[in-house]
Amino acid sequence: MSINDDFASAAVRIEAEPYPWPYDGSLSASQTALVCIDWQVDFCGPGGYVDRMGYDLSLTRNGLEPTARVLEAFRAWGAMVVHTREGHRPDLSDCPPNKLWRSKRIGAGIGDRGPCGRILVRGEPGWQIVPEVAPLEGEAVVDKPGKGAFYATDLDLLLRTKGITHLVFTGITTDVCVHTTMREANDRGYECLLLSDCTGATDPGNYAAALKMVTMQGGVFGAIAPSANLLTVLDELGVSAVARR
Ligand code: C5J
Repeated sequence: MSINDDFASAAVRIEAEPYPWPYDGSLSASQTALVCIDWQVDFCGPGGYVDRMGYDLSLTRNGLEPTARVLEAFRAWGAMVVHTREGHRPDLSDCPPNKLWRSKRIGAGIGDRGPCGRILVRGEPGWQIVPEVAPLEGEAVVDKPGKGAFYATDLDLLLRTKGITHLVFTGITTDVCVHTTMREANDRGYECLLLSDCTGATDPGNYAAALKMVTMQGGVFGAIAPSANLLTVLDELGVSAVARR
């Protein structure tokens, strides 16, 4: 029997690029987690870090509404939800000097005071997740000092302890923290899907390139799909009635 025959029974797959996701047709609430990356005021709110750097906030905010719909569907499905936040200790002892230097050079120094409190510092208003996709009590929230959510965090331990093998990504920014985390996850053997309308970058060209990079070499980091394709499949699994209430 071939590997494909093994996966043929009761296979569930989402229409995605460059292959119907997941590769093994095994889509279950017990093995799949939704990872919502850095939906913080600092990355998509007025007065935050990205705003202070002068980028167009609509580019990073674009994915908020579809992400809120997917979040509701995952909660209705009973699957694990993980939120991440990029930020540093108030004394910046976990902020590498070159990261600090670069942020100051572009006029949005990590730790500097702004309209949303100290930029990218844990506990400050700018570091909070925006209300549209805020975590519910009991959902995992992972605080990370870097771009990747696996670096210097317990994310891998949380996922493996729950038996999670498949990850669905939303978040900002596509080309930085989302991509870094997806690459880290792929290297660790997780089967990854990035929802193309649930993510955004500060540069439209980078957004498009980041999505394309996922799909090269037959899906080198996983697959991409619009959230509607995922919601259609969850619908077929009986989830949507609750999700679209
Ligand atoms: C950045 C992120 N862009 N969340 N962080 O510095 O992508």
